[in-house]
Amino acid sequence: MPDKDFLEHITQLRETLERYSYAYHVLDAPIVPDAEYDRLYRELEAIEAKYPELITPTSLTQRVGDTPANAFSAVHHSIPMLSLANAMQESEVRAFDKRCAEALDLKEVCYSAELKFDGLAISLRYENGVLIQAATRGDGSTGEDVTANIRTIKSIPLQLYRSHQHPLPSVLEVRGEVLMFRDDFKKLNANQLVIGEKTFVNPRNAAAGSLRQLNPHITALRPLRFFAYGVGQLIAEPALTQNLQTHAALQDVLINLGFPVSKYRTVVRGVDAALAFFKEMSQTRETLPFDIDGVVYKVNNLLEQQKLGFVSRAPRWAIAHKFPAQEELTILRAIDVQVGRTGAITPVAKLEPVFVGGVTVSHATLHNEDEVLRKDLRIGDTVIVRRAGDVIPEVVAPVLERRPDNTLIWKMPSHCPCKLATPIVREPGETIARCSGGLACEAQRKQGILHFAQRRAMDIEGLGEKLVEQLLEAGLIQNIADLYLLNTAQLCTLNRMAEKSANNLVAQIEDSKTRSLSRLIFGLGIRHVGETTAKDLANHFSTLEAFLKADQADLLRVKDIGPVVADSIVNFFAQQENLNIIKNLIAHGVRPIHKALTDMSNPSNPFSNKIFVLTGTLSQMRREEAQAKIEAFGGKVSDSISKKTSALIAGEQAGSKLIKAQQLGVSIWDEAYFQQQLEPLLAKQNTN
Ligand code: 5U1
Repeated sequence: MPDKDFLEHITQLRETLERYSYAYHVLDAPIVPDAEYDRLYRELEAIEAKYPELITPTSLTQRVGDTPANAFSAVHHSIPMLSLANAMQESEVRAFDKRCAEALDLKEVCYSAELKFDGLAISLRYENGVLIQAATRGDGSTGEDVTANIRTIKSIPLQLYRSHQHPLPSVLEVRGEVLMFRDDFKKLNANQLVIGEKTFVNPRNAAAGSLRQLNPHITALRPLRFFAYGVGQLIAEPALTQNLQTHAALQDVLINLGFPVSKYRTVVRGVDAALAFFKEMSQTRETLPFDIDGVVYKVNNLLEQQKLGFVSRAPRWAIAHKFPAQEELTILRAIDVQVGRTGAITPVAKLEPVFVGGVTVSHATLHNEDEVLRKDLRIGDTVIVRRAGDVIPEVVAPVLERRPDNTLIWKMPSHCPCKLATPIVREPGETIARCSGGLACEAQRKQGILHFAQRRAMDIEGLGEKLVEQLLEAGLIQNIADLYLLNTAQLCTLNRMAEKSANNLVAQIEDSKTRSLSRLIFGLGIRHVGETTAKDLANHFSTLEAFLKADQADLLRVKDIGPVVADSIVNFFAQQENLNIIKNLIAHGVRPIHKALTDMSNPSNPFSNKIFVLTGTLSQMRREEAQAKIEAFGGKVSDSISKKTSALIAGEQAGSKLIKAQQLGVSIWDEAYFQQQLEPLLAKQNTN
């Protein structure tokens, strides 16, 4: 039998491990290297193997047990798990606030404003400090017993933390949400594919599927997390509860007892401040590692909550203010194919228009043939469409329960939809099928011209898809070089082209002649030469002439360029047609800004080698123009703020990026200051 000192050692070991685990899983701030934690954990495991009588159910080693007989049996909630009334519009939130203020006879109500997690509501029951049961929400009165699975979630304490200030409650039900972080979800799905198991459509489904596993050993392998947000039944000595007057204070108690509570919560006075929190979180949402679908406002004062009471199953003192849905259902009407500038054939879903993520979506790329097969999408299916933030819309999966009998299976067409109808070929081992028509294929030429004219390349505003189709159809252009020969009279012969628009387009084309070298290189559409590679090439060669003269060996000397890209560039220039186009571009006056002109080494150039982030709306120029100018003068533009950012250029209505820049101490330029920095450089450029 182990002696007293040894027992003391085990207690110490368990406490130390718990502290380390809490720091790692709840605070996200590990205090020892993983190896040290593992060493102590193994020591505890070894002791428990030798003295099984010393194992306690709350020992860290006991998170994963066997499948219990009571798995998923019904659990009656001693206090119902309520649902929340939803508000989609600001007016509904204002009406909620008015109801609260009137019922409480207050001029202004204080709210706790929090995140609405897109996960699964769970109730955790602790008796005398020990987790004894975990249940899903179910219908609010009765849920399912998921204790064995919940015990595997490392951010959920198996026993409550003892503080010296308060005795532990004899009963505490903690209410919160189990979810999966987006990155963990992606890794899980990638792994599911590798092991030939079914993938999940979103983090919420992955979390639900993981909690519904019969085998807790499998759940233990799933990266589930938990956030606590409230309390159900609470039986505690007055010392713990008597000073507890607000919901925010209750959440602080939960933190002290060892629960993770999201730091994105605040107490606000009045509805306008609550709505400001909503706005802030709408912007922060994409930067969070997990999905949320809105925010929750709760009357903060617990006595006021009691006064307001409930209507049916929802409290009168709380409301969920929802973001526009990021996922909706719609019908897959057809699958068309799009021909890219390199002949790549991309299947595109034509959808019954649906409002999702704040915009109406009527089509979405399906990437390639295998993707359509893998997702088992059929024409006529009801499908889940997702649009999160600025990310392009995605068809996530079909809803199999709603599949009608008459759906059609899609097949990659055998011939290009272009006039020549050249065969579509998919080489063995390739994921992408291609039109074999080369530049003779009008569809490819159209895409090449659109690629050249796009904002990120030569930025020719107004040269859209329909217009390029018309120009090709009318024989006014064959390729990108021909754009520079167009005149107003020719353009006016086109259907629905008025003189003013024609003049504007000619001016835009003229203006594009002096875009930066990197934009021109990118615009040429050389396979494997994206924006970043184009910038590397422009920085290295400085002039178009030098770039054109480069051979394979010269190209391989460029930073980050390997044989695949070098070969692709060499092949591009080996084609006489491409050389002719470039010769004509130069002959028609295209003269990209040379690096020497912008004098990167000049200390008075505030853009050279600096990293900028743009936010808000600029009044003098579009964001793409601002980016083009910064890049032309040797700066870089990044999407996100970090310590490496040299300056944030903030226009009107700048949002979360401005807050982050302030937090990180990054310099902030307003539009006037930005213009002031640009002007001398632009003047210098014009005199060269
Ligand atoms: N953050 C948070 N989410 N959430 C969901 N708080 C919260 N409270 C809820 C629900 C259903 O219900 C209580 C207001 C009863």
